[in-house]
Amino acid sequence: MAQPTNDIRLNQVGFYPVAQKKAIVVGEKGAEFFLRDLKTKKVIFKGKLGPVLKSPYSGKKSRVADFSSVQKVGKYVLEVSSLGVSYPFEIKNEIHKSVATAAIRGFYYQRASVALPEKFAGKWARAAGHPDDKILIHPSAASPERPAGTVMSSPRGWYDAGDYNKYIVNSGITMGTLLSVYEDFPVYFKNLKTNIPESQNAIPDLLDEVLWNLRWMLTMQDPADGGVYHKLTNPRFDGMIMPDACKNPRYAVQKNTIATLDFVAVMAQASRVFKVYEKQLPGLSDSCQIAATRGWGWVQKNPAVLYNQNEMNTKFDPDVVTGGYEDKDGSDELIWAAAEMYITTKDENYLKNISFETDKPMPLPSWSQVKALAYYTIIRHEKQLGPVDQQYLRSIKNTVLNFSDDLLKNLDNQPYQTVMGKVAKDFAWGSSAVAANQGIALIQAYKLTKDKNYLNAALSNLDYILGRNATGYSFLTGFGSKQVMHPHHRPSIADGIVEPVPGLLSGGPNPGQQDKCEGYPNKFADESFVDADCSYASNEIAINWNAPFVYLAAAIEALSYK
Ligand SMILES: [Ca+2]
Ligand SMILES: [Ca+2]
Repeated sequence: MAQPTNDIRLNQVGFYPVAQKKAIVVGEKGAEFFLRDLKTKKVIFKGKLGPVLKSPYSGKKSRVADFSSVQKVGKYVLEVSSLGVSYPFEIKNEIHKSVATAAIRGFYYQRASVALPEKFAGKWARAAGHPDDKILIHPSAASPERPAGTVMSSPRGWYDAGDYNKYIVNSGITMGTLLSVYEDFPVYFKNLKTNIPESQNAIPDLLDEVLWNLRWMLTMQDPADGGVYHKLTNPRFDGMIMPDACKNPRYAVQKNTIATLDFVAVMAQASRVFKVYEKQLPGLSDSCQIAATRGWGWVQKNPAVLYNQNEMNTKFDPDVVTGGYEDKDGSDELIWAAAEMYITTKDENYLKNISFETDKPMPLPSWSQVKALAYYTIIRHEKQLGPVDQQYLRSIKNTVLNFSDDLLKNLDNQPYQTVMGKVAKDFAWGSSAVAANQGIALIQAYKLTKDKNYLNAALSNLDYILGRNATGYSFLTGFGSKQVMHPHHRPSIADGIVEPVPGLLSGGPNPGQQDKCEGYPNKFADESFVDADCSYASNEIAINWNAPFVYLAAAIEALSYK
């Protein structure tokens, strides 16, 4: 077989038999395409390439090869005579199960304070790092009960990203997204095993994974007053070394309003999710609810304490220069926390004096903007709402549907036929997660309406992430013929294994190119990606990017195109 061309862009993992199937052929050469069965070597389908489309960013031309009518299970390549053959791909049911499972396992590989034995981690087995059983209260976090330098224990949690620190704000959206995919598709997760140390217990593996970070988060609440520390961090980033080689002291840093609200939302949601596992996890659900209530109480007394790292560093030592996660607007975190508290406790007092802001367009979720998570939660639990909330509910549904309808507009004219990338701002830092979060919104719209256009559009973004994009890369490590090999991820850099840790979502194109790394092909928004470990701006990984990917891939599997 000839060397595959990178000019045929498609989901390099594959397709469901009855779903849409599209490849994008770069350039204007050729008119026809063929689908060849790799087993029989026979051409089983011929089609005509669609009209020429153009990237609004690069002006580059492309055409669509639509082979949706092919439903036969098998392994194939797509061929265009003048160009060559595509990467091989499969058509089969549950085509994204391995992808969804690997992305959940991506969190296992991020576990702090524990060794990853070969039985579960394969060749990426590693020693334990960052026990975090003796961390220090940073002067910014000092209180009468815990003066600066007090030692506390705060083990477990996931490493946040390519670095080894643990941040409450970014844990907020990450945990909310993972708990939400569980709440939306509990049956799917009931029997999904991810080969982790807890795979033999009676708790779904996704929730076991969530527990690893939940237990850490619980330690980040000041027991004296209910406020929550911003992060557990080194003063400076560790070098590109393995976790067990890291010996720097670590600190709990300044309590603040937004971190506490994120914590409240997560604990409230976790409380109701874990309630049915009271037998396996006695007291956990109650502990989460108590922690949430105490956090809420702290916020009532401290409604506007922001985290400003530079300002903090002028007042306290040591200076802390790791991820800031500085959010200036806590109004969305307040809405999210209130919604989770209300759904968990049924106490309408949590909604008092809070506007859901449904007169404004829904903002796409990100670490600093979590309002949509409140909408999703309200919709998910609509049956529990009292009559007084029906007007809220209607306007929230309309806001989510309006957002999703905008995503559907003009889809056929897009050069890659994906929702992702219609507007330049989609190519933000962590653009792969933009694609995944758009997919989540579309899944919500599909759940509300059962209109398949939403589901197909969500799938288009999964196709985008797995190869149908202007870079030609599959952005999930371990998957695809042209996969990301050099993510900005300390263990992947330092472990001496050729392949990066699998199941991690690379950030994706980001024309900001803030890392000034060498090797970016150009400045075009949809191509601003370099598979190099220096590229924290386009090729880092992060828990808040992996989580929406887990949601998208698992939801599409659960809703199964069968
Ligand atoms: Ca389990
Ligand atoms: Ca915010």
